[in-house]
Amino acid sequence: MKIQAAEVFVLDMPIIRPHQLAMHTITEQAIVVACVRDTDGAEGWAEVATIGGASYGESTPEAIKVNIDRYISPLIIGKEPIAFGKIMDDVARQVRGNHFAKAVIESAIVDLAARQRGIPAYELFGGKIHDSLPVAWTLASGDTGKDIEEAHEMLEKRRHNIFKLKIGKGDAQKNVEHVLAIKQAVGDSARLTVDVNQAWDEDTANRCIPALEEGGVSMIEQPLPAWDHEGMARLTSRYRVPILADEAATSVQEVFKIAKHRAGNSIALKVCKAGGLTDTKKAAAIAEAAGLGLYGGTMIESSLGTAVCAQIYATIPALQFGTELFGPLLFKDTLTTNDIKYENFEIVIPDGPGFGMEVDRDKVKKYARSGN
Ligand code: MUC
Ligand code: MG
Repeated sequence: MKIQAAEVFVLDMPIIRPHQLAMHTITEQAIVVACVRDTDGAEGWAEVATIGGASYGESTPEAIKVNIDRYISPLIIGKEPIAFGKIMDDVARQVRGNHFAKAVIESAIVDLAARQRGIPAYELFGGKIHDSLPVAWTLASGDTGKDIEEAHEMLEKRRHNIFKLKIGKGDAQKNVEHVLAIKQAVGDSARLTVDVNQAWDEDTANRCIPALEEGGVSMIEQPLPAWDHEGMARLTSRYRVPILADEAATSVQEVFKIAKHRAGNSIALKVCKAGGLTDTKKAAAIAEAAGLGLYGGTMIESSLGTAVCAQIYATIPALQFGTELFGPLLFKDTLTTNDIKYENFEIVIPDGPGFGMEVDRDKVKKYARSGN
């Protein structure tokens, strides 16, 4: 059955507490949801999330919707969903960049193709290797006491024993003290990583990393601006602690450059950054071939987008740093009638059909911006 229609919605979803990054504090999360429908009325759904409008990355929710409606949808109508490889190759020839828009459309088409066959989407990517994957939680309330309380609560519930701290905002030295206080509070019961979100220069990095390394932090994410490959390469060779490229790893080609210049010794995968599921697999293959560690990243998607990421990450042999697919746990509400399961510090990979999530259209309507 061929694709007959595509709809795109921009939604603002409430979250349980403010989530502070270097460039923006999230108080409600903007997501983009796409639905493709075939001539029989079957639907495929997918989601990408964005952070802080244009402050985190170039793809804004508004631009994603407009570019799909105007430039991408006309290229997919009338096509067979199972030919998603050819469809996205055709799209790539006519639409430059726009990775988030391509990611949500490819994922929705894959959901539909898998549902038409009654199989999980991961079966279209070689099948799943993992039934569940480790999942980190980001402590980003902006308050040391609250973060420590949150960490203890997560450990008690056996929900998370890996914590990522957002330390790109404010005084670097105070942030290091904040990390060390949390590390001291959780001891060996948890692994701690930090995400600087590009906020340091090399000097600041050289002042802060030794103390973090000494204090037992197990990974430093994007300490320098995305463009600073040379600085990232120097940090990577200078320190034992793994240096992870996130904002720098925005495409298959950028992952290759990072690997070539050793501008980081590990990579955060994100389906939205790569421009889709197919290219996420390519990025992972390049990293694997170059001996880079892999992390299953998030842009803080709700249950639908988290299922998309979880299913593709489950097909990748080794994710040395686990995942951070905690998004649904930060949202106050859900768009799906079923939930993602978390148990024993891991996210359980949802099973099909499609990405295994059932969308509630009334919820989509409830949170969609007017004019959608
Ligand atoms: C990022 O930079 O990794 C992922 C988790 C989180 O707290 O923020 C995001 C974005
Ligand atoms: Mg990051």
